[in-house]
Order: sequence, then structure tokens, then C-alpha cells
Amino acid sequence: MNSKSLKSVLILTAVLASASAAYASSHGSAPMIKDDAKKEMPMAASAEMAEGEIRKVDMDNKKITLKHGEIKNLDMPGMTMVFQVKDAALLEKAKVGDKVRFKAEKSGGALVVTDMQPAK
Ligand SMILES: [Cu+2]
Repeated sequence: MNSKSLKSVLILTAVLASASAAYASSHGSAPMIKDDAKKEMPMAASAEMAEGEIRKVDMDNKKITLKHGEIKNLDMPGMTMVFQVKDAALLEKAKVGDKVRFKAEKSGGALVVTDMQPAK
């Protein structure tokens, strides 16, 4: 290690040490903050539902084509694409042109719709 990089390591260490000391002194009531964060977890879960519009329904292959908005849990922007569905029952009431809210997950290299409901 040359002297220049050693110096930057020392500076970084000093910055981290003072930052964690400041955190500890200004967060004496941390347990209260943590309780509030826990209460909001269910809302965060429902926010994972993405919006979409049905473009094609393929009952035989358990596939659906959706024009979808941003899917945050998959880090995916809006687009039109084919998903597999976890359960064919999800397609029973699906009609082309329907607006839906849905949940998709990555499973074995495929993107699978695990939940879908009509959007109002
Ligand atoms: Cu997509």
C-alpha cells in the first residue's frame, strides 16, 4: 500500500468513526422509531402490486400478455410482455382489455404472475 492510499484509508476511518458516534448520540430513542416502521410493513407489501392491462390470455399454456407499468420488486420499467401464471384460475376471469393489478415474481428464470385482481 502506498502512502497516498494509506492516507485516504485513515481519513475514511476517521469519518466513519465520527459518523457512527453522531448516530449513536442522536438516536437515543431508536426503539420507538423501529416500532413505527414495523406497523407500516403491510402497506409496503400491497404497494408491490403492479398495474397492467391484459393484451392476450393463453389458458392452454398458462400464460398472459400484459402491458404493465413499473414493477418495483422486479426492478422493471413499463412494457408489454408475456408472463406465466402460477395458477390457471387467475386467468378464468381475465379478459383482453381488462385493467388489472398484479404481483409478479421471478421463479426459475421465468416471470410468474402470482396474484391478479381487477383494477378499478
Ligand atoms: Cu416487463
